[in-house]
Amino acid sequence: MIVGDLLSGRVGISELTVDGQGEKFAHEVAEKVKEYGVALVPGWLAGDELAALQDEFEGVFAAAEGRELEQLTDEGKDISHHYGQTRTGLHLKYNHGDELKNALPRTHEVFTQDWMASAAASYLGVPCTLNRHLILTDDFKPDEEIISYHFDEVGALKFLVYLDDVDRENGPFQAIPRTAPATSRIRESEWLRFDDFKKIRFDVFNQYSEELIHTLYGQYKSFLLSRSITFQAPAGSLLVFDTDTIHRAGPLAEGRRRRVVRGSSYRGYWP
Ligand SMILES: O=C(O)CCC(=O)C(=O)O
Ligand SMILES: [Fe+2]
Repeated sequence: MIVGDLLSGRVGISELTVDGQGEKFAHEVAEKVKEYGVALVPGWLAGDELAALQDEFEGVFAAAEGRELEQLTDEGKDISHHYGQTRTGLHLKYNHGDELKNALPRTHEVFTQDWMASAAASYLGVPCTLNRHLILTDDFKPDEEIISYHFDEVGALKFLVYLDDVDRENGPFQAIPRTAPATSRIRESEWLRFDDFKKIRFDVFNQYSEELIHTLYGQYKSFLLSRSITFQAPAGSLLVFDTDTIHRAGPLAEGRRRRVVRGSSYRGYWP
């Protein structure tokens, strides 16, 4: 006999949504991420500020064109230091500080705001390093998914901004709420096995058994997957998430494009 139904305990997108105008905005974002692992602020940027980020994005990709592209590793990992190939497009990476400020001044301003520092400190503790690097991704080669469900090898808090309107067909960010605590155990045990970034098995649904997933998350794979939230939202929307929350970038249909800027924040001091 099954007690309860498939919907029991399910989290919906409204529970993950924070109002960008709220007085205690930073606090609310940190609290949502603590509880669910992910928070959405719809339409966080608009008007001139959004246009400035889009313009800077276009500018740096245009300037990089023709330069040598770093490739994915054999394990499909993206370890590019600056201008790299992804499975479905291109990426550019900038370290915090002057490198970022000189290349993308308005983007730098947006990703160093006081409220973000407060939210990061509240979530990660102090000292922490706010947006240690920013990655810009331009995805335009159609595929069933841009990145499969995974956790990041090094645990981080991420601030991710959509620069295009995102729907089900142009690479929506998708995440399974409340999975971070169990995933952090997998991530730690992977580091204990090999202590090698390239060997960390991050592809949760393909590299682990049904039994291991059930043991850690209390659900078999298909039921766990059915709890995934698809973040369809307008350009300028912000997602804040703990990278131990199982997540992916979803399907990219023919003729569609998705541009994103995301910053990675870490515990501790990382110059
Ligand atoms: O591009 C996305 O939607 C997700 C990217 C991702 O996996 C990450 O930032 O950790
Ligand atoms: Fe990730």
